[in-house]
Amino acid sequence: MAKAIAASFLVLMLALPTVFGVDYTVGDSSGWSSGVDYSTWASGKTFKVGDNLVFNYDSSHEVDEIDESGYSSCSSSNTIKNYKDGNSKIALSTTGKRYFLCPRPGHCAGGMKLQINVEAASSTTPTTPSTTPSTTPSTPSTPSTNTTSPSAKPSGAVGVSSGISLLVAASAVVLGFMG
Ligand SMILES: [Cu+2]
Repeated sequence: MAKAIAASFLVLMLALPTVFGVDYTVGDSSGWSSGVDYSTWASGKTFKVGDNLVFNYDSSHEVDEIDESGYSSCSSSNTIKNYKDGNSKIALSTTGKRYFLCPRPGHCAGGMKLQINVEAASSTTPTTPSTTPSTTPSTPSTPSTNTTSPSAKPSGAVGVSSGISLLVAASAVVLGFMG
């Protein structure tokens, strides 16, 4: 029975990363500030429904979500929503483009603008939240020290469908222990 409980925990730990979205800290350690190229930051990232954007900034900045024309012209006259609490978590709940800028004078023109595309969460394409080095899970890129578990460690990159497969397989194991 103890083994079954342990297996259940294992299932939870494997399945959890596939259930919750990824929090993307805009600009990473630089946060939301002047002098950061946010198109570079966004490039190579795949944003999915269920993920969140986290804007960290001091009182010299704000965040406006705006539409495409506002993004193009650095205008916040049609602001969808304004944030100025310094730590703004914005849920990506629908697919499509999202546009953000800093409404303080000159900041958007200076580069404080971000556009992203949000994709459907059901895609099985592995996401690369920033640490996953490879798109070929069958060949882990750092096999040198970890010889006891050759399969790729689950991370946020595990696809939903493979997560479900793991769940089904592990459930069978649990049933085996209990039966
Ligand atoms: Cu600013």
